[in-house]
Amino acid sequence: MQDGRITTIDGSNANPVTGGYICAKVRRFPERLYGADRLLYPAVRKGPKGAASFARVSWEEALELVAERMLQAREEWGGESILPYSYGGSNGLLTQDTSDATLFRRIGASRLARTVCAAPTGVANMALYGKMPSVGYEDFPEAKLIIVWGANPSASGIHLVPYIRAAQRRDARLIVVDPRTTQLAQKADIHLPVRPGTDLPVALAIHRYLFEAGRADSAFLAAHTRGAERLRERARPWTFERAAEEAGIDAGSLQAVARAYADASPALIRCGWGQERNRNGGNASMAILALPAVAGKFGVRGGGYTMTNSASWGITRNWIGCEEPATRLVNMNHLGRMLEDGNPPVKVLFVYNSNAAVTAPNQRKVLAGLAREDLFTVVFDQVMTDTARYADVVLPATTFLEGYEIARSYGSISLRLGKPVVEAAGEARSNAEVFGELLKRAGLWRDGDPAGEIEEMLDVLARLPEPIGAELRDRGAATPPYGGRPVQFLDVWPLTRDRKVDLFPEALDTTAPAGLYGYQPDPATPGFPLALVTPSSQRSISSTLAELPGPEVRLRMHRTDATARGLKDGDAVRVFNTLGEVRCNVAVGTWIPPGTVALPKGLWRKHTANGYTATALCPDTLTDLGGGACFNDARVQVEKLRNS
Ligand SMILES: Nc1nc2c(c(=O)[nH]1)N[C@H]1C(S)=C(S)[C@@H](COP(=O)(O)OP(=O)(O)OC[C@H]3O[C@@H](n4cnc5c(=O)[nH]c(N)nc54)[C@H](O)[C@@H]3O)O[C@H]1N2
Ligand SMILES: Nc1nc2c(c(=O)[nH]1)N[C@H]1C(S)=C(S)[C@@H](COP(=O)(O)OP(=O)(O)OC[C@H]3O[C@@H](n4cnc5c(=O)[nH]c(N)nc54)[C@H](O)[C@@H]3O)O[C@H]1N2
Ligand SMILES: [Mo]
Repeated sequence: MQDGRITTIDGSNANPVTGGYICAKVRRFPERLYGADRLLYPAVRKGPKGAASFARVSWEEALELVAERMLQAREEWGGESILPYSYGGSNGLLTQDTSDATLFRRIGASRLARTVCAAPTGVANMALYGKMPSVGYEDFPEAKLIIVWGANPSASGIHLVPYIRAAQRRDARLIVVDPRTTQLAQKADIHLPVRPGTDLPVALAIHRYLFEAGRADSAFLAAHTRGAERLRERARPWTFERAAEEAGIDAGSLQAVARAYADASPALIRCGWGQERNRNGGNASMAILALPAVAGKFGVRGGGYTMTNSASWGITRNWIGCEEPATRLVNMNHLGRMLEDGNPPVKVLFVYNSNAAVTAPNQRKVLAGLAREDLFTVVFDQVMTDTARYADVVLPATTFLEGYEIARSYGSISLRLGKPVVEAAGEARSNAEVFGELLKRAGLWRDGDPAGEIEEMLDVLARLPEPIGAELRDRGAATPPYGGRPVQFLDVWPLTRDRKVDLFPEALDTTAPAGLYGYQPDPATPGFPLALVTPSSQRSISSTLAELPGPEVRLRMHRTDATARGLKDGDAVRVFNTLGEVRCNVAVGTWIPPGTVALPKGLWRKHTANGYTATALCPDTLTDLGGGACFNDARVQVEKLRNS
């Protein structure tokens, strides 16, 4: 700090997991705080939509206008013509599903299904285990075998990496299942470079082996699970050879993985999100998460599975000041479609905690919707995002450094109360203040509603399960249950009704298009032979912080695919399909298998030559379970740009 301004940010030693270091992105947060893109004042549009041309107004005027337009839309078209669109923002408990939810519920707005991320894994984890708490980072070194499946912690959660390395130093074997040769894949004992969307057959082949070779834990299955026979039946067709052929991998390597997993104890699966973002994503996640039950890997420290661990705290958002109304439920992956032909039409779009213009699938359709003259768009954000450029009213938000936040970490088991360390920049306000004000101006305020950020924080603290609230209040951090190191099936149990693992949740058999554990093969798209994956990268958190100058954007491609197209490293290319086109340069190498290409997610429109980003190529189809996004189902062609 210097003169009330933040100069540097680093990891605190108070938490051993983040002990003294943070990632390079967040280290640059002061540049976002004080940068040219920071929103400092409320403003209204004065130029064409998308041009980011605004005139400053007072908070009074801005809030009055927003409340008036929402009430007007409700009057003329019904409450469902108002669509709140939001996702994680800063991923805290205070800035999401608090007074915002109260406002939109009371006004009778459309409801939003928050499906852009983790919907299929969420359904899988809930159906099998009722979202049982999972293994903490500190127990990774206890494992003798770690499978990192569809996750790239070197980019998406760096604090896990030292624990995996520690396990390896203690002779643990590491297996990585990922189409790309990630940093961890390079250090793995076995890497399965599966074709995107083929994890289901791969996992089922391992199940088949466990059952057929007598390696399933029949005592555990009998005591703690339901549905094992039906899973066995669905796995039966998937021999190693057949699954390997479907996934484009070596059958011998797959067999080696199955054997190693059956042999090792403790064995741990770190399941990520890469495998969920395609048409088979829900069932793939189910099959992966079912492995430790069938192989009997629970009940020992360092064994079992792990995901975000947000369930460890048993928090339900019991503080929202209104029951959910039975209004229209809009799948957020269908934002573009909804703006195009929603019935009733969307007349007011209120975007906060999200940068939909670059993060929602089918970007061309989303941008066309945002450009609609008869749509009134409010964007409440910290910086002038690509979405804010289309707003009719922009509202400036505070960052986690300027306000209170209650945050669970995304992986390790920790929960903390964040306090403001600097004054808000310009006239930026917190979500609590803004939604509270809107409740008042829309005439929806009720006695007892928390007024402002501090009251909202105290209200949430008071409603958290004890002793979490008191601990956060008293010392800013909560004590993790089981010392942050719960052992599954010793300390924590499935939160299903009978505390058993449901290996074949019948209800899902009828909702999945190909049935439970049913595989939908790649519908080959003539003319677009390459699978495009768009995972997280080191330059941003989704699109947050990507505005800062970073390395040039490159499409990653295997040498064979490049040669076939007459491309060499650095050439300017167009990546295209029927949905859209992205122009950028190509990076040619071997960290991706032939037939697959990669672009990072979260880019801003300024990063590519034609102003479209990866989501322009991503279909707005839905996953088999949970209505999730199919980002990695994009199929594309790549061509050299003629004038390059
Ligand atoms: N730096 C950074 N960190 C982040 C984020 C970020 O944007 N940037 N985002 C945060 C959020 S919101 C999330 S959800 C998490 C996501 O974090 P991760 O779980 O790591 O998810 P992704 O980055 O989507 O993809 C992970 C890996 O899956 C691979 N993959 C792609 N398709 C498939 C497939 O079909 N099968 C398999 N097995 N692998 C596949 C990709 O190549 C990639 O290496 O990260 C969080 N952390
Ligand atoms: N192509 C492709 N696209 C993807 C993915 C992919 O794998 N491939 N992954 C998807 C995933 S996993 C996710 S989670 C989504 C995330 O997509 P988004 O939810 O759109 O995430 P961000 O782009 O980080 O945008 C969050 C915005 O919230 C703002 N914000 C932060 N804190 C606050 C606050 O307290 N108040 C307000 N009002 N605003 C705040 C930030 O400034 C930022 O602009 O992206 C998805 N998009
Ligand atoms: Mo996400």
